[in-house]
Amino acid sequence: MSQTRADQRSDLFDPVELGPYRLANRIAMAPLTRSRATDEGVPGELQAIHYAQRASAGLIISEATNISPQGKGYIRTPGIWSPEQVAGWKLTTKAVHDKGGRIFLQLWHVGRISHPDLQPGGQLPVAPSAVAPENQQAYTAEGFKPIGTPRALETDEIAGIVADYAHAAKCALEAGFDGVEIHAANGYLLQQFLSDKTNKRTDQYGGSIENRTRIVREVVDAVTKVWGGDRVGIRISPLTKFGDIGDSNPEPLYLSLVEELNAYNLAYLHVIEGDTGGDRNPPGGFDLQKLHRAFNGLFMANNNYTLELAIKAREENLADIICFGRPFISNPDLVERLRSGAPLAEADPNTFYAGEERGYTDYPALTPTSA
Ligand code: 8OZ
Repeated sequence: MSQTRADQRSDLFDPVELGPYRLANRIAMAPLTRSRATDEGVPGELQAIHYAQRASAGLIISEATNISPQGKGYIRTPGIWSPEQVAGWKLTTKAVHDKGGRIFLQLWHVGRISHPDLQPGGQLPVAPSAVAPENQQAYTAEGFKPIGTPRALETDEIAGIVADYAHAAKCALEAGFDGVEIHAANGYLLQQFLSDKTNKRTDQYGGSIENRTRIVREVVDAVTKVWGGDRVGIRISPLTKFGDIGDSNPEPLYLSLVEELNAYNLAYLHVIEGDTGGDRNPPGGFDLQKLHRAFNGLFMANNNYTLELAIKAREENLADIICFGRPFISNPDLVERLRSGAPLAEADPNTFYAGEERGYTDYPALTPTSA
């Protein structure tokens, strides 16, 4: 290899302390929805193999995992509320730990991004307000179907959703995860409460910034009571348009949220920089480093990172941990390939969602000789 090895010019490959853990490196595997659980949301041996193949990541964040039947919005996504799901996830946590890896589970409620076909009793999906997302399709057993207008949650239902997060957090602990990440990004339930485009409520969960951030604070409170703050992360996407989300003034909203989160001494703040999977600097945005400076834990950055961008982010101290998504799909040994400058395999989008082994556990690592 003629090129200087990346580990000789960056600390990306050096250990870092995250909560009680010493991660092997500063590279995280992003949560990636792959829709290969059973219809009951139970993961199995296939997921254990997939995650264990990627255990050299400093931290793995699991695919988004439904906290309750109501939290589901895509076929074959896993859950974390039943004993069968806990037993299924134990295969994954054991397999990752046997390889020396660390894995957090991502706690997910989709809110309005669902369809009656995916909901218990065929009911309408729930959201802060009865506002339909524009041009969004749900991924159901019968293919893609247009997403309609959700039902606005009654004030007295919200405590039940917070309790579902607490129950799911307990199940994740029982399943042997190292921690949990609260998914407050990408236009799902928690971001629907944060954003004035989707939150039109007039009770204590809508209106002011303090009110719109309330459910997130309640969820963080409930989850940290189970795990302690130092094994909990949270993911936000202040500038994304994913799922037709948006806010008229995201800077004060997210600065306020991050300042409130500091009370919980969370392990990390995971920020999708820009539009999810797209433009890192969309028009009308703000400098997300303000959130980095305001936050008292580790800052995890995500969105279309390349090795060079990750090295630059570390050099300029723009992030503590860099999260890679799609490259981990097709490169189980991504950390080693980045370290050594080996070429990366391209992922096949046709096998991102559903199916079985193909495109999931059959991407090879480089053999020692070819590396
Ligand atoms: C792509 C397809 C399905 C779900 C996210 C959980 O964006 C997702 C997701 C992404 O956070």
